[in-house]
Amino acid sequence: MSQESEYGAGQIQVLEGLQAVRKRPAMYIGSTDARGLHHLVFEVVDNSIDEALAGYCDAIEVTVHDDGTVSVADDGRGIPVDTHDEYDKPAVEVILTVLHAGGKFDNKSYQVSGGLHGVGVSVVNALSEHLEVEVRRDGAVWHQEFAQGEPAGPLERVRDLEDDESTGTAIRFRPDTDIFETDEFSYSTLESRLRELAFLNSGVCIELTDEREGGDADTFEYEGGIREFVEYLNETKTPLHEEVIYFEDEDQNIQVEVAMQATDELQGSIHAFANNINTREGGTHLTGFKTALTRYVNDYADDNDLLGDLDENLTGEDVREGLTAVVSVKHPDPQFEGQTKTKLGNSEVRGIVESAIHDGLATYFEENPRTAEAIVSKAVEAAKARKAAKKAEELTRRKNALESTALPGKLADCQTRDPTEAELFVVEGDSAGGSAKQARDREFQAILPLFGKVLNVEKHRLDKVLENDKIRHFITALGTGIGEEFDIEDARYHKIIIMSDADVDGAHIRTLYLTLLYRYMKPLLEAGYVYAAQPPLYRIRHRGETYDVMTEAERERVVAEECDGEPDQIQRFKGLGEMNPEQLWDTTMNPENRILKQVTIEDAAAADKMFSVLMGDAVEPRKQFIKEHASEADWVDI
Ligand code: 0RA
Repeated sequence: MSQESEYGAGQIQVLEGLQAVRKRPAMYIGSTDARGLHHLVFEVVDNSIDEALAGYCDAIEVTVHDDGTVSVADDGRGIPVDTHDEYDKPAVEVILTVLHAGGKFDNKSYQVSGGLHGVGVSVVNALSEHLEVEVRRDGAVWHQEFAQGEPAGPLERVRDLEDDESTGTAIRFRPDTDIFETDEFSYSTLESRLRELAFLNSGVCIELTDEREGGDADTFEYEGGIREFVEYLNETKTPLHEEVIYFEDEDQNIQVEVAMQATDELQGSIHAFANNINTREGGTHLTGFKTALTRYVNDYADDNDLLGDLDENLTGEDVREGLTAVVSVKHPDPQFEGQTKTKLGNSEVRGIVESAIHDGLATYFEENPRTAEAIVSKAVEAAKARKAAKKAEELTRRKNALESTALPGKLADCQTRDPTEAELFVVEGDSAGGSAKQARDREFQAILPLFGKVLNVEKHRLDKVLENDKIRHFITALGTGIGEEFDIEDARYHKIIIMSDADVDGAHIRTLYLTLLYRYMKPLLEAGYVYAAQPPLYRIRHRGETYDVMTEAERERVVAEECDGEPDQIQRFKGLGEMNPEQLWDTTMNPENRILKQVTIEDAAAADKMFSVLMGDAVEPRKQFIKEHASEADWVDI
């Protein structure tokens, strides 16, 4: 075979690889919606983090530019630029154009290769309209450009470096709008993942800059690593002991790190990570943590006579009540399983984590007996409350059976019995409820008016929550039951629409309902059944046209662009109760032109944090949070 045809064969193989990515992007990055779009950034950042874990990089800069591109720059070793023998091209070109080429270049001990991550920067290149790489390495600055994954020119040596030592990689790309449904990067999505990465990889400094209008900037650097992660998660809670418990261990090349702190909350929140991936579905590391924690706390309580008159063992849930913990393992060959590939499968991890927890806690409890006692007495209190709640639940169940499970009288139900078509509007206030009843299409729209604020479920145990009339009406209308009785198959509506005013009070009420759903009926959120109605703030009329706008910014735009600065009429809706039924139908309920915001849980840590900030006792953090997250979108993207 001649040189030329050999080269040709290589080319074809390369093209097939990247063509496959463009043809089925979801196979490589999960989806082509906003989540997939952000995944591109995280993929590049993961490569920089790998450099950091290998000990060569300590600063990463992520910038959202105002031209729609994003860049990720690091001070790692720089992608190699010397010729790759097999391909007869610069290694950097191979890494950016050949699927899965990255891993072949070095022996990374902890490559991030799980879930959707670790597909390689070539995938980012394939899905970018344009990508530029700049490498500082071997005493020079190198540069190459690509279009839709293919080289748009050769690798060029741009200039010599004055400082011979400096190394690093900067990748700037524009996602391909032929592939992605959106090209809008969300600062808060980037922010929460980059902060998480900085917590998980102590010492790495990650800077995020938004160069778009009204841009923002943050620097994340945590010497204390996951200890500081736990402090951050507990910022608005009341810890039961001052210092975050922390220990680490390594066995069979698997690193285990645990940080935890007990609080007086009723909810526990445990976050497990494997190779920096948030293992939402859990796995062997989480099981190991839970088993060892329950066992060790019971042993300690027994040995030190701390159980008092409790006549049974502490359950895992007793021990975890109010506990905030982060478990992070780094594994040379992680196996990810589960529906979303976020469940760690490696069976050897379980035992390794169990013994790390056992040894770590034994040492810690011995040295800090007061912390140990605080944790045990919280668990004992939880156990007593659990027994009391069980009695109360049994009573409620008996009472329910007698009373029958009739639908609440206030519910104006819809006619259809097909849950996939049925919508439930949960409406705040009796007057808005009245308008909504008149406005609705009774064939498929049900209205449940609920007056006054709903109980703050963040502050009460389930038995108290169930004593609240409004909450019981809400649960009965949904049909699913709650807690252990919950069954999503029984949902009577597949759209549950929280309709509250477009102001701070409305947002608060919405958050109360979302908290209830999040804490006790999470599958409804996960199934995408929960929505927030988006009533407009203003109705603008001009030359026979009607514009309903949701924000001040939009009002300014419409007035300037559509009405030449002087609209014929502007009406401000102070609240839902002020709209007549026809307006309510037009703007907020009619499927043809209403705007519904689906409520999703992208990030459990962020959601937990949001609920404890919004529902907790600390006033300052709440004010701060509301100030920072005032936009409508943030309220519901939990
Ligand atoms: C291949 C081999 C080496 C480093 C990298 C790739 C690398 C990739 C990216 C992507 C973003 N930043 C990056 N930094 C490094 C190892 C190089 C060596 O052995 O010197």
